[in-house]
Amino acid sequence: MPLVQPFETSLGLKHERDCILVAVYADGLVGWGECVAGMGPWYSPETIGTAWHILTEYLVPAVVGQSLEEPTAVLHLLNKVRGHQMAKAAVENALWDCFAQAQEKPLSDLLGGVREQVAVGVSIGIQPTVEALVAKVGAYVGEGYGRVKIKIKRGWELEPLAAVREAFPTVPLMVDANSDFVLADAPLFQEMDKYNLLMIEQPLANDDILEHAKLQAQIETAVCLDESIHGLHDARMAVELNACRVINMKVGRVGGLSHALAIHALCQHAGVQLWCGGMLETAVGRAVNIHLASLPAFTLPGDISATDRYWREDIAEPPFVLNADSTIDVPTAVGLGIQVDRARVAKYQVREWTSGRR
Ligand code: OSB
Ligand code: MG
Repeated sequence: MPLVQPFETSLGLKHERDCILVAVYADGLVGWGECVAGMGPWYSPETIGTAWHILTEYLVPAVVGQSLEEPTAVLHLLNKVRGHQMAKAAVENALWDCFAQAQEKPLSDLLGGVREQVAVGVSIGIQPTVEALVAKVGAYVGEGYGRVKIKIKRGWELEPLAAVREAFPTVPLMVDANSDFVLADAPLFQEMDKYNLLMIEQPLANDDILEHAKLQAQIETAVCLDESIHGLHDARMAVELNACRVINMKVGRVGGLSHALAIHALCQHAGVQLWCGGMLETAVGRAVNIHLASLPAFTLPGDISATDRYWREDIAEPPFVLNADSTIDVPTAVGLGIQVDRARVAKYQVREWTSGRR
């Protein structure tokens, strides 16, 4: 699907988004899940191609025809496969949608959501110039986004940050490095302490926890981990080592909603701040994020922007819209609370694979 605007990070430039949608047919219901893997192995080792392989060869055959009392019961079937969290999440999340529909409840009710609206922000990619970045921040703040994240990379850090802070002295602001730096760059992050940032997201290596702990000890600003957290075990290590004060939850990165719930419970218990990250999802993935972000330990605004920030035409209705107070409403209809538009899916679809009976 073509993005409304190209999105550039330290990992590269994207003009469009490929995605895999999983539809689960059970008891006359259809549940939807989205696999958030990227086109290439840049953000994570998983890609759309590896996910297709793992889904069609292993995960779907393990699940089709099985009888499950509730979504978490699928874990022992999926766990035979090591890794491949994003592929697993697409299956498990589709089952949650089905289950919530069967219970005639919105997904957030089943997960333990406590909010009718979730606080949101916008993630702004690397821009051609500092002036363009300041203008873009201004446009999003003007639309009503109350929290701004800017992507940084080596050579695009202090200068754009200083300019944005000068132009918007009070806007809640943070940066995301997508692992472009090393511990020896600590002085650069100490410099950032003066900009009153909410956090610095994933400054160091994508698979690191230890050096993030060393960095956190040297700076006042909170470190947030994204790429480094693949499940409860990583989250526990990060918390116990004081590697971060904040965790970015991405349900795909941690392998599905059950794992997300376990990490949520840990953060609630340990007093670690949590927020819901984004992967430029379609409506299916965005709906899951919004239901999940309604849980109590999600104390900071998420990277969950309105539909029109990503797509001219999404694959489901209704679109997600930004409220004046920088929130998005949690859907109240059953399941994900959206209607997938099959004609729109067909318009963008390049491949389809079916297993079992519908
Ligand atoms: O690091 O948070 C990230 C998008 C794709 C891959 C990684 C990241 C992102 C974002 C976009 O920051 C967040 C969004 O969906 O709005
Ligand atoms: Mg990130």
